[in-house]
Amino acid sequence: MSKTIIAAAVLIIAAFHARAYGNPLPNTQETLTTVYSAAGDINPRSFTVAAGHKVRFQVNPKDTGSGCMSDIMIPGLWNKPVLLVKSKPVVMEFVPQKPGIYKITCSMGVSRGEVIVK
Ligand SMILES: [Cu+2]
Repeated sequence: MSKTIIAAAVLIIAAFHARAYGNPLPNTQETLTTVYSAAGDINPRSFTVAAGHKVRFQVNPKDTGSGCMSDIMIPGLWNKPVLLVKSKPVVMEFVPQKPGIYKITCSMGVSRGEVIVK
């Protein structure tokens, strides 16, 4: 193969990668970690990430949630509520596309924090 063909192939692969993952090569990932407790809810509770970059958001529950705040979601970024169960980490992986402020909530929409996408 000529160098031109190889260069074109690399560009095409990069374009497909960007379409699939929403960010240019190299892929970057940001890991956000928070701890849930019955007394303090999630701590820390405010996060800032860059649009187009993969995010891994992990919640480590010290307690099992109860009542209204027993599950967690991030409407617009992670729309499926996940139950908070003691010692069972919750992992949400997503690529935020649109800048804005996304509330971290329970499944009924009560705010407990935010993810700011810049
Ligand atoms: Cu609730």
